[in-house]
Amino acid sequence: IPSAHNNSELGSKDIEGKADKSSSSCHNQVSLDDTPTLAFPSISTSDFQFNHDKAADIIVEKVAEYSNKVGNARLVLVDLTHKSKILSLVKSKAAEKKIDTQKFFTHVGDITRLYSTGGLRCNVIANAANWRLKPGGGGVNASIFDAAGPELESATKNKVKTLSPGNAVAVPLPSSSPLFTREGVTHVIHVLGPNMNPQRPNCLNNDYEKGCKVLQDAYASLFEGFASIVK
Ligand code: AR6
Repeated sequence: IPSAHNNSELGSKDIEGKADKSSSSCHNQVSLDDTPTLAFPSISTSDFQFNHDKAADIIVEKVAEYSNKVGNARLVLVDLTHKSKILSLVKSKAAEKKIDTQKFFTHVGDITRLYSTGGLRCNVIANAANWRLKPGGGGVNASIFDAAGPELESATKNKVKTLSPGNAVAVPLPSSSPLFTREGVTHVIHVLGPNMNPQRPNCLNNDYEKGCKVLQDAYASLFEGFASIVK
């Protein structure tokens, strides 16, 4: 089992310890009783073209607000590459604000392969969704629906049909989904962020007063959804 050490910043010792312990006691079976962890992508900053600096401020502000409300659980911001601008911005802003590194850190990796490839256990992952909660469309949404199999699409449909900007919905993942069996993910929380891309529905036309409010609401709704899963 690879260690998460190289890809996680802050709190990496902690992850390594957890990954080692659980892998030795559970063989190939994914243990679900580790420290509850939410992995989330940066909502709205790629396809939805939201300003990175403003988004980073909001992520750090909301993490600071919620990290104490989720008990011993951890929040992890994930992106695909070490060159990620949003990860560097968030890392430095989180350090400035002295956010507890046991409770919040950043990680480079594919959110659908955090345990199998990165050795990082996350029982809940967030998705930057579209308003119809449909698979495909590129970005992290396409990757998560692909990796989860048809189980995620039907579980999502059974729960809710559409999402409005600033909201999140937590969907329990059927245990037959490959994301559950391979990665130990029990829930996917779909989040719809503000959209600044004129080619996508509900474009806010650069209205950052509204956009920032919607992004704050989106993270609040995500972290509340996670808190209610872990409590
Ligand atoms: N693992 C981790 N992070 C990822 C992955 C991955 N597999 N794939 C992308 N990211 P985006 P948005 C990062 O565009 O801006 C979709 O088509 C990416 O680098 O997925 O909220 C939906 O259907 C970026 O940091 O989401 C919506 O229509 C972050 O995930 C629309 O895009 C979010 O990028 C939502 O746009």
